Amino acid sequence: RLGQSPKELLCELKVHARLWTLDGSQPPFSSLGWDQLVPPRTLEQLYQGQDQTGIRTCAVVTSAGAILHSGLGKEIDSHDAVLRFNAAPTEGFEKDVGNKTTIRIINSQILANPKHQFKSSSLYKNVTLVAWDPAPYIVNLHKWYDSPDYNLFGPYVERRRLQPQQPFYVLHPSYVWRLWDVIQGNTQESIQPNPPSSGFIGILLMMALCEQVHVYEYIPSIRQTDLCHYYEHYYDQACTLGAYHPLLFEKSLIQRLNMGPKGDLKRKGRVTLPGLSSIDC
Ligand code: NCC
Repeated sequence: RLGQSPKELLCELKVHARLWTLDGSQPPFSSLGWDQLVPPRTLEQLYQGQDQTGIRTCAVVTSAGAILHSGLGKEIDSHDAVLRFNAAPTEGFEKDVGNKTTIRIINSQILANPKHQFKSSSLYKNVTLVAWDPAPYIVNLHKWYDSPDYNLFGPYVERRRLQPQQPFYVLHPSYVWRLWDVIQGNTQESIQPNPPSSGFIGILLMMALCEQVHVYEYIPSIRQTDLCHYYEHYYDQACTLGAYHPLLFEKSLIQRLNMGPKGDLKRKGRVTLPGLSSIDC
């Protein structure tokens, strides 16, 4: 299995890692009225055209410091949809990261930690939001609901009530672990039993919604740096290489799937991936 071709690996992702958000059909969410609380259309339905095709071109912009001085802003904004992470801003960094945001993936710290001002910050307005929280591997939704890593449920419910028009989803914790399973299944070593990073989750999410995905500065370019994020003065190489998240293993899996030229990787930190809908398994 470790010798899988890119095509086989893509099929494994397509079959075993189908996009899965909470839909309110499972307890305890079913008895809490979540079927009426979650958006009426699934994420896939939201972005599927009438011809049943997804979004044509998508960009995933990681928060790595190496994107500074890339001048990639215009290129990033030329995609039909752009995915960004957590509290990563565009304001003041447009030249390097662009200013279009279609979807933002946020971990539960963003919802729970007052420092992020989830309720008032413009970062979380006028975009589709997708939140997640790391549940234990053996997923028990009751236990997770009672003690999430960071409490995202209260803020989620409140936001849905106040802004019902904003598409806002919570990933099913089993989806996150199915992604982990694919990483472990394709890695020789035993990887740490922690969920993949928001970066990996976001890449797979866009592969489910888009026909083609460009990922920026996930695999570091020649600008690789210890600067953790492009938007703050904090240096730690673990941001790029991993500590809690199995980043190195996630990244080598994505690199194996790269269909773009090597030069793009070096100069732009850009990986080109196919959408999963185009893969015939
Ligand atoms: O740092 P973070 O991620 O928000 O970055 C988003 C994704 O970009 C990729 N990345 C980032 C920096 C870097 N030098 N190289 C990279 O490849 C990663 O794929 C990363 O997932 C997260 O995954 O949710 C994470 O969130 C932060 C933090 O919670 C948020 O930024 C909110 O402040 C985590 N840091 C801490 O908890 C201290 C980080 O471990 C992972």
